[in-house]
Amino acid sequence: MAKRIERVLAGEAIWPPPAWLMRQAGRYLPEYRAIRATAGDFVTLATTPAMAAEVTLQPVRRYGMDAAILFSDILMVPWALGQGLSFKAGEGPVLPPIRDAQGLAGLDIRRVPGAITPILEAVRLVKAGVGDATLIGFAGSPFTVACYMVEGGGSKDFAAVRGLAYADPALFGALMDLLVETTILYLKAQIDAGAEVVMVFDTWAGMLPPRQFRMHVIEPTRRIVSAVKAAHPGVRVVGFPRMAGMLLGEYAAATGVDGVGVDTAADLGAARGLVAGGIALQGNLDPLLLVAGGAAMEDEARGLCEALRGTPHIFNLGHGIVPQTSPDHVGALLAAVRGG
Ligand code: 1CP
Repeated sequence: MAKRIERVLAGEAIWPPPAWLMRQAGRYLPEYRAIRATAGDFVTLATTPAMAAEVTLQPVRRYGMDAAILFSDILMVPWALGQGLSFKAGEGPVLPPIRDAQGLAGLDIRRVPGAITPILEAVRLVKAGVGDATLIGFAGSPFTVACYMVEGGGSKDFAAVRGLAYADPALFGALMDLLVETTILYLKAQIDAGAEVVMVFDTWAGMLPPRQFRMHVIEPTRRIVSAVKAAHPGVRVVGFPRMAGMLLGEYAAATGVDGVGVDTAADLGAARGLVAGGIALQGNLDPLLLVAGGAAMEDEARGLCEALRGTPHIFNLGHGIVPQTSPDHVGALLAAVRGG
């Protein structure tokens, strides 16, 4: 019998819907902070298999989440390619920006299989302890990963990468091709190590105008989904083109994903109208309503589930949990979704 999330990704409606939360492992959990303190920096935590596996399983144990999402980061792909990566406390990721052919030449896909070995070992350890929950592997989309690689870190508008895509399409295209190939290799390796579902996070997809969205979001994602499914026909893929708006339906149909993550700004009923009925929707409670908690949060969560009742739905947030979230609110949210 397939696990609940895989059944929904095969097109089945389950009531109440299975649930997990983006960034469910993280700083809001005291047991995460305890391990984080002993690990030192984020990259060490993500590349020490026993610790990465432990923090992956913490929210599954505490809340009975329907999925364990591998504790790692989308920026482990540039890290594996040889771009330096560090996480500054309170500031997020820092990378030496790639803006020219010389920067691109410093990246090497041949480094990747060796570099990801400890991450794959973490996947194996999680698989051994995951029980009835679905083990979700993931990668960032080529576009969203390129945003950080070109910018050199986070940004309000990622003007550098969008500018590069217009000004030097050959260089940007070569970077995107490298990221497509690396992402295929990385996701297939996670599946070989035990990931049952894979998710492609495209946090910044919604910044692009429609033509660029098709070129830099839909087409690379389609290539990744088709290569992953050619190697692993039974594995389900979820795409999360955040803020895709009206292009959500086109993304779902053209990429071949089995499920789409719906961001906080989208109306779930309208999303259901855009996305073909056999494709699952995942989302989309506002993470800040989870911070607030209480009856308003519980009513909203129940309403989101009702809005998609009878159709394939995986309950989730519309974006990741924020660190100031109370662990008790997460428990109350799960109880509300499960009919409490
Ligand atoms: O010090 C710390 O503990 C670091 C904080 C942190 C954590 C817990 C970062 C740095 N990454 C993560 C884990 C992470 N990142 C997961 C783990 C699994 C989970 O529980 O969900 C996942 C799936 C991600 C994915 C990720 N990283 C995305 C895509 C999803 C999203 O939230 O939009 C993005 C954009 C990143 C980049 C990143 N990594 C970390 C930070 C603070 C950021 C955002 C940087 C920015 O844009 O300002």
